[in-house]
Amino acid sequence: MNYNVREHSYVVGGLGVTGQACVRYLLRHQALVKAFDTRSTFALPSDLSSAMGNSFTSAPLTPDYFDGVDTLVLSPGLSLDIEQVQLAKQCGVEVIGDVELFARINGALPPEQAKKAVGITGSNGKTTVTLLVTHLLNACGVKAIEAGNVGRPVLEAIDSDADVVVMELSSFQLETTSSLLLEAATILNISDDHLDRHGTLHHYIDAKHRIFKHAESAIVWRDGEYVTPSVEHESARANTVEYGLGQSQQGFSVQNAQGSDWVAFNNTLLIKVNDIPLAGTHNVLNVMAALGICMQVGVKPTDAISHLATFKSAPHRCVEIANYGGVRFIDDSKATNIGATIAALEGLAPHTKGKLILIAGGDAKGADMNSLAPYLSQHVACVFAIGKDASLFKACFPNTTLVTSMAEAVKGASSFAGNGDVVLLSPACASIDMFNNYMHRGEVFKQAVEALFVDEVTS
Ligand code: UMA
Ligand code: ADP
Repeated sequence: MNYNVREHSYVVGGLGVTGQACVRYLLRHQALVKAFDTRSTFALPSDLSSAMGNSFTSAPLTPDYFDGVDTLVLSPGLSLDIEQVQLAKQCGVEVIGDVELFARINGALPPEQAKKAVGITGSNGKTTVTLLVTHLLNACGVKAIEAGNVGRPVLEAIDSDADVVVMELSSFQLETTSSLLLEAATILNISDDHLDRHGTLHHYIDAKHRIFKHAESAIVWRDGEYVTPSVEHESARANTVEYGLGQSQQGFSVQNAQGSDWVAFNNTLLIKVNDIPLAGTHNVLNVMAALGICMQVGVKPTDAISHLATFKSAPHRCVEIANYGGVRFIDDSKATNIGATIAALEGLAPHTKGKLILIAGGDAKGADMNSLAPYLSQHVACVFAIGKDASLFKACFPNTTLVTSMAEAVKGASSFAGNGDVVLLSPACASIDMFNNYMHRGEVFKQAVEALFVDEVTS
């Protein structure tokens, strides 16, 4: 494919992490670029304000703004429905995202310079699998870099010395991506998420399936719903590696041998399930998906598996942060949707001697909280609910106490907990109504737990 950024004139829409990376890349490669941000309070970082001069605006746009422009690179946090995008389209401007820009730039590079890419999407587990694949590839001698929704904009990966870009792709990023070539792609799982933006589950699934459009192969969870490439995605469908927790002679499976459950590939035993250093059944699936992806870039499962022990999982994902008086406090702040909270409850319940006390709530993003109700009834003694949609928990699980702060939730949960119990922060909601992000929410949880413990010790 022939593509040269100097032959285009760009508008970058939104100047968060993604927009800034796009502007920096385009300026560095002498392309014509201007940018807008819809936030009136937004201030450009100093390097960009000197480099861009008055080609940045946060004022309302008029049609002449798009004169001579052919491409709008839209940030993932901005919806395709906003008026600025509608105006761009009316002016004949093509709307793409930064991942599509990566695809075009990378696709035009000579083969020896072009990156290979693999793509990971799904409602839950994307970051875990992205980081795991990157770790396993590097440990096996393949230079890999993680990028995309995991935090590093993909255009920052293109000038790196890595051979493989391991991309975490959100539905927002996939919505504006159409020509991305992937050696391997996976939709890990689908559960209600981002319905406030996509409108229906159907639209959300459609966005996710765009990952298979130009994928050479697919890594597919055998028991997953909506995760298999459709007939229109021929290559991905024809080259599928399956995985799952049941027995199977083909692909990745769990097999009982020598008195233990093992992860196996095509009947070769790889690792005992109990030796996987990541807690929860969902992580057994994540490991299989990661091994499958590594295989598509030439790393054998038997080689990759020996490096699992050195993988450090990311914080705020079902991590024990304290144990006071036999009460375990677990930070799963990254559980921003129902699917992740269900995984935490099902993963923790079998290993909890006493009660499970849940702290949840925040912005439910339009999800139907009733689908969580059976899991709450089965596994949870009581819920302390915070945030904008706290009342949804009360409506589906009567033993819910509504509280107004994390400190109050931790205090309430701790007063109810004794030796052998677990206090779990697994909100099933986004954090933005009360916190800067999920990391901030996890930190505030930790501080509240520590403050309580210090109070108890000193009083
Ligand atoms: N915003 C405006 N006006 C603008 C620009 C942004 O109001 O003009 C708002 C957005 O609505 C959003 C916030 O600012 O609330 C950030 O949006 P953004 O598109 O500027 O985001 P970036 O800073 O570029 O970060 C994005 C991803 N964020 C989103 O998709 C919302 C980051 O994923 C990703 O790490 C980064 O690109 C690099 O690829 C974060 C995320 O929350 C972690 N992702 C969602 C998720 O995982 O559920 C999809
Ligand atoms: P994502 O990047 O998709 O948000 P993360 O790896 O950051 O995924 O994990 C987010 C949340 O989902 C955490 O609470 C984690 O424990 C949970 N989780 C991880 N993998 C899975 C999975 N395969 N199925 C369900 N939940 C999962």
